[in-house]
Amino acid sequence: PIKVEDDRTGMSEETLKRAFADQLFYLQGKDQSIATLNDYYRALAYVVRDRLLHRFIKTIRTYREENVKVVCYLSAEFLMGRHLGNNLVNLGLFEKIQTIIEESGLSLEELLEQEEDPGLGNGGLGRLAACFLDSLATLEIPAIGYGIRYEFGIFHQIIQEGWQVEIPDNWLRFGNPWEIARPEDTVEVKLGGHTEMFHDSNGQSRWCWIPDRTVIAIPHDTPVPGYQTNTVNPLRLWKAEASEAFNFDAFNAGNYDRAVAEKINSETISKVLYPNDNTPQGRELRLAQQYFFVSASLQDLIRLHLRTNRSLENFHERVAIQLNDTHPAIAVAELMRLFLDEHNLDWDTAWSISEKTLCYTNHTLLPEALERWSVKLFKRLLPRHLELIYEINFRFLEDVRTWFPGDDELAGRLSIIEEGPEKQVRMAHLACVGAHAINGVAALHTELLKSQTLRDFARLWPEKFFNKTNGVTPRRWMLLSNPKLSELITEKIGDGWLKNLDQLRGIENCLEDQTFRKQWQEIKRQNKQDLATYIKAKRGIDVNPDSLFDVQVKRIHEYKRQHLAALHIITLYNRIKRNPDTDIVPRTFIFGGKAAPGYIMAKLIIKLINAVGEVVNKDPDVRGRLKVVFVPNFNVSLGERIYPAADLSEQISTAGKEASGTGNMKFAMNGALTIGTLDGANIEIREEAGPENFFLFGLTAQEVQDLKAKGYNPRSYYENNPELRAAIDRIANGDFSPGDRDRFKPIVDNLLYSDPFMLLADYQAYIDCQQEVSKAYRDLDSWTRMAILNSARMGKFSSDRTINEYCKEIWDAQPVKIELEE
Ligand code: DL6
Repeated sequence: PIKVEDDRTGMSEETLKRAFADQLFYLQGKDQSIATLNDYYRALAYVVRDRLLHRFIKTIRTYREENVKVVCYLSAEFLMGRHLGNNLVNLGLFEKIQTIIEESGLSLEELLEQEEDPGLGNGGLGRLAACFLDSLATLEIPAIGYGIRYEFGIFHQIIQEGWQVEIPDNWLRFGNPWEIARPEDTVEVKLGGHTEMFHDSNGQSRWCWIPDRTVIAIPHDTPVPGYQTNTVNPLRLWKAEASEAFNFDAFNAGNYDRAVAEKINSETISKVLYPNDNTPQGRELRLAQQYFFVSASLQDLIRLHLRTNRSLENFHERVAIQLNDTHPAIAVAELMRLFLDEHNLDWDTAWSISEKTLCYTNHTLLPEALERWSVKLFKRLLPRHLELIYEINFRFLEDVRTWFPGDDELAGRLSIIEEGPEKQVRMAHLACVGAHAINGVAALHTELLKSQTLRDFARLWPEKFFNKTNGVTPRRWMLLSNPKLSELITEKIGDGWLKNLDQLRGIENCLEDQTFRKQWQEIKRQNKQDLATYIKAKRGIDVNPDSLFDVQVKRIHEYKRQHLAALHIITLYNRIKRNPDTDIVPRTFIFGGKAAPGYIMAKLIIKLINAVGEVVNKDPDVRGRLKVVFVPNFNVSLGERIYPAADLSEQISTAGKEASGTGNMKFAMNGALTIGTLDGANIEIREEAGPENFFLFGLTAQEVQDLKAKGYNPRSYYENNPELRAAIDRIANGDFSPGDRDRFKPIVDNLLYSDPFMLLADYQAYIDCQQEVSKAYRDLDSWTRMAILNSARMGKFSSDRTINEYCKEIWDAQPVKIELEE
C-alpha cells in the first residue's frame, strides 16, 4: 500500500507549519518575500484539503466495501459559501491554524476573505442543500450531493445610484483549490433527435431514441467534511463539454463552423446559473441543464451500484434519491429510460424500483413558481422522455379512473399533462407520481400542500406525504460566524450543543445571571460594531451600534414584502417631520438581497429603499435617529457578518406564501428577536421561543384567503388610515424621486389598485407591532433576556434534526463509521 506522507495528514502545529511553507513554495511557486495574500490563502487551502483527502478516500472506500445505502441529494443549486473557514472548523483546526498564521505575521481573517464565495444557488433552496450536506457528513450518513458546476454563479450585485446592477460572477477565474476533476468518471448525455420503433431478433418491438447530439459530463468533486467526524462525503458537480467525436465528424466533413458552434453550444449547458428565485425561466437551456445533471448523476449512480451489486433489483435498497424541488424531476422519466432502454428491465420492475428510490421535496406554494414545460419543447429536446411521461401518465390515470370511477375532472386535475392551447408537462405532478415520499418544508407549508396545491394527490396517497421542517447548520451559522457568542455558550454548557442543538436549552439556566446577560449584550454590541465598520467601508454610511439593528436580508420579492418595511420607515420619518422632537428609539434599517434581473418590480423596490435612505439619512431633523442601509451583494459570507449583528429579524411575508424560510432560524439562533407573520417556519419558531418572545402581527393564511374571496379593496385602507395615506403619498408625490415624480408609480399603483400581497391590510398591525418592538428595546436588559431565550430554544432548527427525520422516515439510511488507520 502507498504510505501517505505525514506532511499531508499530520495535525500537529509543527507539521502544519511545515506543510504551509511547503505548499506556498511548491504549489504557488513563491516564498515569503514575494507571496501575495492570495498565495497564502491558496497554500493554506491546500494544507487543509490534504487533511480532507485521506478521510475522503477512506470514506468512499468504506462505502464501497460495505455496500452501504447512500443518500443522493439531487439539486440544481448548492449555495455552499466559502470552504476554508468551515473546513477548519469541521476538522477542529481553526484555533491552531489561527495561531500559526498570526505567528507568520498574517491575519487568518484576511486570508479567509481571499476566497471567492461560490454562489451556485439563488437563495433558500440552494443554501438548504448546503446545510443538509454538512449535517449528512456530521451524522456520518453516506451521501452524495449531485448538481451542476456552473462556470458563472449568481451575479454580483452592485448598487449604482440606488439601482441594482448585475456583474457576472467569474468565480473560477483563479482556479478552485477545493475541487478535484474526475475525468475518468465522465459520462455522455444525449439530447434531441427522435424515436423509432425497433424490432429485435426475438420478434419483440420497442421504441428507441435516436438522439442528435451528445454532451460530455465531467464530474468535479468537492469534499464535504462532517464536524468532528472522519466522514467526508462528495459533492459531485458536472461540467458540460463537447463530445470530441461529434466535433470531429463535423470537422472532418469540412464543416468547421458547425463543429465550433456545436462545441460552444454544448459547453453552454453548465455556463451560468439562472438567477431566478421562486420564478422559473421556461427556457430550453434551463431544461437542458436539468436533464444534463440528472442524466449524468443517475448514470453515475447505476455504474457505482453495479460495481458492487450483481443487478439493479436491489437498487432502492442501496440508493435513496431526494429531488430538491422539481428542478431534477425529469429523474422520474430518466431513471425509467435507463432501466428499460439501457438495462432491459420490464416496466413493472423498473417502475417499482424507481418509485421506491425517489423522494420529492416541494419548496414553494406560489402557483407561478411551479414548473411547467411545454410539450413541444419537451418533444424537441427529450422525445423519448416525453413518450415515457405519456406512458407513465396513461397508467396513472387508468388507476385514478379505477379508484374514482366517473370523476373525469379529477383525472384532468391530476394529469401530468396540462391540456390547453399549449400542452404543458407539470413537473410537480411528475414528481408526485414518480416518488414514494413527498414533503413540505414547514408544518404550515405541508398542510397547505395537502389541502390546496397538491390536494388531489394527498387524497389519493395520504401515506406519501410528510412534513420535514427545514433546519440550518449551527457549525456555519453559529460557531463559524459568531465565534464570541459560541465561546460564551460553550463556557457555560460545554460544547455538546454543536452536535446536539437541543442542549442550547442549558443556557436558560444562566438567565438570572446578570454577568452572563451583560456578556451576551457586550458580544452583540461588538458584532454590531463590526458590521457598522463594514457598512462604513462599503457604503460610507455612519451607523450607531447602540441603535436597534432592524434587518431584512433575503431575495427581493413582492411576497416577502420589503416594501412593507419601507412603509414603516416612511411612517417614522413622517412622525419626525411632523414633530422633530418626537421620542423615538434610534434604529438602523439594514436591507440586503438580490432581485432577479428580469423582475422589474423587485428592482424598483431596491431603488425605493435606497431612495428613502438618501432622504432620511441626510435630513437634519432626523438627527441620525433613523438610518437606512442597503448592503450590496448579499450572499453567504455577508450573511455570516449580518445575522450575528441583528437585534430584530424581519420575517414579514404574506401568510401562506413563504414555504419555510431559513434566515429566520439563523437570526433567532444568534439572539435576534423576530417580528413576523404566521407564515412558514415562523410559526414553529414562535412556538419554540414562546409567544412572549416573538413579535407577531398580521393576517393568518386563512384570513388572507377569506379576505381575497370576500373582495379585497386596498384603496379603502389607504383612504381610512391617515398615516398609511401620508406614507404612500410621500412616495407618489416624488419626495423620494426628485426630478422624476412618477418613478415609483408602479409600486404605488400596484398597492392601491391590486396589492396582491396585502401590504395595506397588514400595515396598521405591522406599525403597531413595531411600536411594541421599540418599547421593548428601551429596556435593554429585558430585551437581552428575550434574545437569550430565543437562542436557547432554537434546538429544533438544527439541520441535524431535519436530516435525522429524513433518514428515519423517508430514506431508511443509517450512519456508517469511518475508521482512519494510524
Ligand atoms: O426550503 C428552502 C426554501 C424555503 O425556506 C423558502 O421559504 C422557499 O421560498 C424556498 N423555495 C424556493 C423555490 N424555488 N423554486 N422552485 O427557492 O425554499
